[in-house]
Amino acid sequence: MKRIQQSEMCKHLRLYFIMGSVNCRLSPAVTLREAIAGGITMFQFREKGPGALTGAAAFDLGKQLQEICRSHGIPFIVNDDIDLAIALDADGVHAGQDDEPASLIRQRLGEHKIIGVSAHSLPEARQAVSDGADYLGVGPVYPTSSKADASEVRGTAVIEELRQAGLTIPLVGIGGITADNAGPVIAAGADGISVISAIATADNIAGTAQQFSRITGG
Ligand code: 3NM
Repeated sequence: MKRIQQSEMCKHLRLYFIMGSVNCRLSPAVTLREAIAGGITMFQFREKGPGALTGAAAFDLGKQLQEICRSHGIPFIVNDDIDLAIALDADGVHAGQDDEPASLIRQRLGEHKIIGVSAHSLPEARQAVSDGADYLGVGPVYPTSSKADASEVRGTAVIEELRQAGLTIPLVGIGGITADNAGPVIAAGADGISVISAIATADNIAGTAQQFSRITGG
């Protein structure tokens, strides 16, 4: 099987929901089902931070969430943990700057899996592109409390810089994005947005996802 095409990748990225058990107000399965009902286009299982599940419990939750994604045709991506992604036969992996380069991840996962990389600057983005990433996550755009070691907030400046430099790789903005501030992220050149808390902790999860999807064309 071949690498995912950029046009297909862009469609998946429109409203990219990320979460693990520690991010949810309701159960992870209910949260994900509601988010799917509201129109999310891709999902990342990110089981991280104090109180996160590990080992068999993380695998079991991943499997449960993957099955929900599968039954709705939503790509299921695993954050960082390549062994878990392989064990689950996930649709792809999202790697940070401290993880293995996309080229090595590709060797382990195969051509047809989706590989995303977090990039915070033009040099990091160029490196990820040459390593064979399928998409980039660029942030934090706004202040976030969902990532303890987040880099400096840069607004939409890095996204604009990457596009001005001629990078055509599909990308999402991430970090502190809400329905009120998502518009400028798309206007800056992002193909979509990545969201944890604004959806996972919303009073009305489906309604909030729907608001986002109106903005991003999801
Ligand atoms: N990565 P929320 S910011 C997982 O800048 C993650 O690379 C970031 O969560 C980066 O939508 C972030 O709750 C947290 O702000 C996003």
